[in-house]
Amino acid sequence: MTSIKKLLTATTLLAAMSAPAMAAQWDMPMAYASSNFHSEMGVVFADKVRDYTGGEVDITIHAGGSLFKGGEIKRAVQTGQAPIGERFMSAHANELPILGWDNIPFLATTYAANDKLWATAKPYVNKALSAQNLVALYTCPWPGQGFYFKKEVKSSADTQGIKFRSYNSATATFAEELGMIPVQIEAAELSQALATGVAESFISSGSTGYDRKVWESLSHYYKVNAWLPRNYVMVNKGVWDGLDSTTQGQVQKAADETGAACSTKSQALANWYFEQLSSNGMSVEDASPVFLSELKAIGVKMTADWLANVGSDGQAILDSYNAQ
Ligand code: PCA
Repeated sequence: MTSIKKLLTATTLLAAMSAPAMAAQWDMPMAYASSNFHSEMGVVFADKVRDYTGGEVDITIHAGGSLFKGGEIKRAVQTGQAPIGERFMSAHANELPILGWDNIPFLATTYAANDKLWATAKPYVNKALSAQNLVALYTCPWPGQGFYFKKEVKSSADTQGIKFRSYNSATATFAEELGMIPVQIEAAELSQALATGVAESFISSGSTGYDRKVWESLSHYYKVNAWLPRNYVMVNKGVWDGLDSTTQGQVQKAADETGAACSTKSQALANWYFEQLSSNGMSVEDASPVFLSELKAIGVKMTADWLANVGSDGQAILDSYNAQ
């Protein structure tokens, strides 16, 4: 080595030793609109993480599927293309059926019951995620799920042949049982799908109907409260394991606080969304008793399908939940 090179190497080493540890810069893709409460809480989470870690972990939120589309986020985090990300948990139930724990119709239809079900399912879910190189930091429920249509619907006699936007395999099954034709579409593409007639119905909360201004294409919302599905914020396991335990504790504290605040916000907004749908001209009503009883019968079948797909862990979750 020439002496000048030796000098440069020594200087670089010295600089590296005396510089403070580099802050981790994490880009965090999120799937839903930046104005949606899940995305707003993502920003709160990033702020808390920056605060609690003294800037050691610096998260930048990319909402609305702008960095990775909703359907790509989990794979991006698993493979380390993104260190952290957020996605709708049951969208992955086709590959990991346990992640459909929150789509079991009419099982846990209040926020308190949903919390209880999550506490029961969490160890099983975390085990499955860990095997996929993921660590869940927090989850947050959407408000209860009901049906959007562009006409009055009193029973399954009115739903035959309707093109239905599904968001996972469970909702596709629900649609098929109602004689509808499911097509899976991301929330980010929903307004366009409705405007072009690719879909003319879907199941969701008032939240997504509001975000996507679906009154421009649809006219009726039926409250069903079939389930309260969750989004989750996941981090790449290698990235997580690379943090020292103090930093992990600080990030987890931010996550725990954000998850709780997000759930409170979801609950606080649930009826407000319905008011927005109505003030934009939609009819917002409870589903008719006949339709509801048909949905409940389909729910029994879907629960059996879920149990058959998940196996003994699914039964253990239901037994333990029902025993509480
Ligand atoms: N909105 C999301 C998932 C559940 C919800 O309420 C959606 O429709 O994609």
